[in-house]
Amino acid sequence: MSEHYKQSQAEQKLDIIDLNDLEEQAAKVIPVGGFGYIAGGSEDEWTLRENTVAFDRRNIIPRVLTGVENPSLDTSIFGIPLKLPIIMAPCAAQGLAHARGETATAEGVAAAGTLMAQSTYSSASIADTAAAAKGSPQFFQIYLSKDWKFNEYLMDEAKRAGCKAIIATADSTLGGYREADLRNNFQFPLPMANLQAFSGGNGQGKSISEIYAAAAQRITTADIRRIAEYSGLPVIVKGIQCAEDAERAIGAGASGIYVSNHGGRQLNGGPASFEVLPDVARAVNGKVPVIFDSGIRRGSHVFKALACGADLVAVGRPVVYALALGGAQGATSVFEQLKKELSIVMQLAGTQTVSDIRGAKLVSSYPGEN
Ligand code: LAC
Repeated sequence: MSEHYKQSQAEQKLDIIDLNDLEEQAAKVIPVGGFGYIAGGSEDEWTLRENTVAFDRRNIIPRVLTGVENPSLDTSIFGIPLKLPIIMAPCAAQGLAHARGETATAEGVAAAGTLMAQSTYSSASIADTAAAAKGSPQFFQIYLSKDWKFNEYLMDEAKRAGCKAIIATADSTLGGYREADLRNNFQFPLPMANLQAFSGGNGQGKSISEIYAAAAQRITTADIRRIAEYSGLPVIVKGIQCAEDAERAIGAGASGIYVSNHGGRQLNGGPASFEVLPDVARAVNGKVPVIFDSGIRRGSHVFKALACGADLVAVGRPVVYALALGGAQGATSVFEQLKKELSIVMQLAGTQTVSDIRGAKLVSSYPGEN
């Protein structure tokens, strides 16, 4: 299959007006199977659509006479300074979108002054991706294997490459029912570099369900503790969607909570990620940082997520689309666009800094409800 899979080689800045336009443009560049895998959600994609629609249910109050000028987007996580509160979400197999895969993304994300989260199922290796970021911060997202020797190998590689935290994805003990992949009979046409050392194969020629089946199904709080103890790095548990699970993760030693429904790719019929964020943030109560993803397409969405308790947000699909359309520079363009939009919203909402956004109050867009 790989010899027939045509990878983009594009390298250009993108003139983005609206991040939502990227999907249609990328569909013309990414081969159909790869595009379906990236864009698709599970079942009829209700949760995927809800992720973005949900932002319309809460409104930002415009503020005046505040003296705000040139809002600052600077922030940090675990003492790592970032130029904006928006990071790259861990996304698998970016070679599907571009010949340079994650190495181009890492370069583009670094140029935007922010942080890249690498996926276990990357097309490029942890070391090559980190090298392309030239010292810019990286986190490593682990999909636990049943084989702890392999988990340890991945964590060793991540530490060697200078990754500053481990994101443990807990919501993917199997794959959601993804109809685009079934219709396209999608199997990964390219190997996953980090799996080369895995006895279960490097992913090439396999479906995502087969890859998940080769990973761990039975994941518990004890695994979080084990990752924290082995790696010595902060562990961020990804896929948290209720207060109780956030508390259990923190009780097991998590140093960060990552609110996400996996971009609507796992449990269809669940609420939008944005809907569950306030409850989770209340339970976390500032004990550890909260990262949020699923559905962000606008600067106003970033603002709303931060106002509801997120410390950082992550974007995935828009960056992968931009990667196909413009390589590293394309990836940078997405962050620049979100930065531009967020700066406008911050000014008009009277917030000078990222911590001011956290203090902003949103109101329900339904009359009588607040
Ligand atoms: C996915 C995984 C690999 O959603 O993150 O396909």
